[in-house]
Amino acid sequence: MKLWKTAWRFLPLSLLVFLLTGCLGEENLTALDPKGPQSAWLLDNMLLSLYIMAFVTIVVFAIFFIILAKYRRKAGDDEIPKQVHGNTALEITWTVIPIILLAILAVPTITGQFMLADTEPDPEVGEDTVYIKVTGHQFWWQFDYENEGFTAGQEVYIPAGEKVIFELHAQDVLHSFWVPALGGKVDTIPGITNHLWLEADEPGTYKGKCAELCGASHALMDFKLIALERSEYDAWVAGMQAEVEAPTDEVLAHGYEVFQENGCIGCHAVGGEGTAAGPAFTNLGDREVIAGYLEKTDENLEAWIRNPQALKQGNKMPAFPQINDEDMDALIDYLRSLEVRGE
Ligand code: HEC
Ligand SMILES: [Cu+2]
Repeated sequence: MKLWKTAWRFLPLSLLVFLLTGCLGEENLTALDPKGPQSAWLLDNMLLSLYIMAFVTIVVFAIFFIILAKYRRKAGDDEIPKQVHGNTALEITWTVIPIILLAILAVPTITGQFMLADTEPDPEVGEDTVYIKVTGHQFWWQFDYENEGFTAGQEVYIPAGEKVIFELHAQDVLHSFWVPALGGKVDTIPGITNHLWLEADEPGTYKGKCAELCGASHALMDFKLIALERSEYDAWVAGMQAEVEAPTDEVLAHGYEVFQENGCIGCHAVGGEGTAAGPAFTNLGDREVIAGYLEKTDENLEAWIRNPQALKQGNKMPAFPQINDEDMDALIDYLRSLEVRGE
């Protein structure tokens, strides 16, 4: 009875765990529903070890309960049973069985490690294999397409059905690059270059997270990996490479001026212009969220520009409370117009 009382106390906690597990299903943010060869292998290997573990547990507990029932002391049974020391046959058995089980687990694990670590170009795509330099910053992700000559922030685009190689760096502190639906996480470490490859079986949007506590807004350091058909991907690359002309529309031209005069361009590159000390804005208009997590409404854009610290504590963007309302509206229109893919 006492046991049940204790067990009930754990009910709220178990319900909470149950609910939180539900969160992982959102936006392809789960390793349990793999969408690429890497994550599929990881899940298979996890299940194999789970099955072996379950088998061992069931056998051991079955023997335990059988022995408990069969050899328990019965009424009137006062004699001490025969004492046994050592049994070679049994000892060999319980040494050999785990060795076999571990071998069954070791073979796919070791071959899989080589598969996961193989960052040679995709054999079918050859020289055209997409190679992306990833840099983790407090608290956003930079994606440099060095061969193609442009940079992107917050969202990384890849062609679906192809192996894509990521070269991982960190600007400031440890971060960890993780797209759960596509593969394992790999740390980005200042001064050290790591590599990872990922492949998305199908076009789609896969949510990514920083998986290494990196400061106050670590939990908001989200990004998206967007896999497109090769032809659409090529069109996106061409769009990112295209020369961006200053807008001619009156409001947009005014917004562009506000953008230049306040020095936004010093941190937010647009096309080939400006530096990317912050996320590049060439395709800002295509994003559904800003700063990795905030819905891209006009209100949120304004609130962000006026006081970024209030929305993402510790991030590296200065506040611009001084911009007047008219300038702000034009600025937001201009920011929204920076599209590569359009609606
Ligand atoms: C000193 C560099 C710097 C300047 C100047 C700067 N920003 Fe930023 N900005 C950043 C950084 C860094 C981030 C990324 C914050 C994060 O997510 O951690 C950012 C993020 C943003 C975002 C969210 C972008 C996204 O990719 O989702 C917007 C919008 C933005 N800035 C607008 C502006 C505007 C408008 C100005 C000029 C009024 C400006 N910024 C000036 C550094 C700067
Ligand atoms: Cu981080």
